[in-house]
Amino acid sequence: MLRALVFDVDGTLAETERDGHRMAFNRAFAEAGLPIVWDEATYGELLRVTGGKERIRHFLDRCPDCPALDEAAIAALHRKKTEHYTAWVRSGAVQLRPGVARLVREAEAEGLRLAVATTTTPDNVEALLGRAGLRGSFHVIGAGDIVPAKKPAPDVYLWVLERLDLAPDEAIAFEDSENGLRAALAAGLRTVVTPSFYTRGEVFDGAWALLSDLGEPERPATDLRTGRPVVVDVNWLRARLEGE
Ligand code: XBP
Ligand code: MG
Repeated sequence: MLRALVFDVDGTLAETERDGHRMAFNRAFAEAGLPIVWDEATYGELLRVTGGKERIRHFLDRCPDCPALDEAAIAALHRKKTEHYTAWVRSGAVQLRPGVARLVREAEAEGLRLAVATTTTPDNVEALLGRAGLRGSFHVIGAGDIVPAKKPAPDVYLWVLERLDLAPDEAIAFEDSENGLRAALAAGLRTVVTPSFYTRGEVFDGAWALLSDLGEPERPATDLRTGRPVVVDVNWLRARLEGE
């Protein structure tokens, strides 16, 4: 029985990384007088480290020319980054990916519960859902440091399932990355993967469905395994569950 949909945020709800998070990190570095600029390709590699503070730490540990920063300095730098990122979201610079708002509204109307499971900072989630007018549709938000072990650890998904009081087979996860897929699978969730700008070359073995996006009736997505057109709605999810 399908009772809930659980969404990742960055890359899944919207393309937030290249022009949003990356630029916000770079602005925070520049303001702090740090000689660090993450170009598009470098940032793509750094995305393997989930969590912004963890990403900065990982980079500094491998940068002999960078100043040593303690955890408090990294946290302060990251707070500035979050300010820049949320301002970017609130400016309306980013749109939700195809089908996201439609599916969320439909699922809500059908009585499904909606949740977020992400490594991103809670303020970022509030900004994105608020801007999209969808904040009230979500019952549970699992974000940022709510669990110490970030994706690919399953912890944030397990935390969300506990709050929803649901078993893994009563929910479906939506992800865009291999790290996210691994986290959701390890929590026992069927997972729909819609690869994003930075994750298109990743491996998505074990995904329940692998789609270009969620699709809109007037512009269906493509099932990346069969090449067939698809529009993900609650009926499509239920039919696929019944067809297992
Ligand atoms: C995305 C991330 C995040 C963002 C930055 O993972 O790894 O760390 O890049 O967010 P997911 P913060 O798609 O699983 O949310 O700087 O707020 O940590
Ligand atoms: Mg993601």
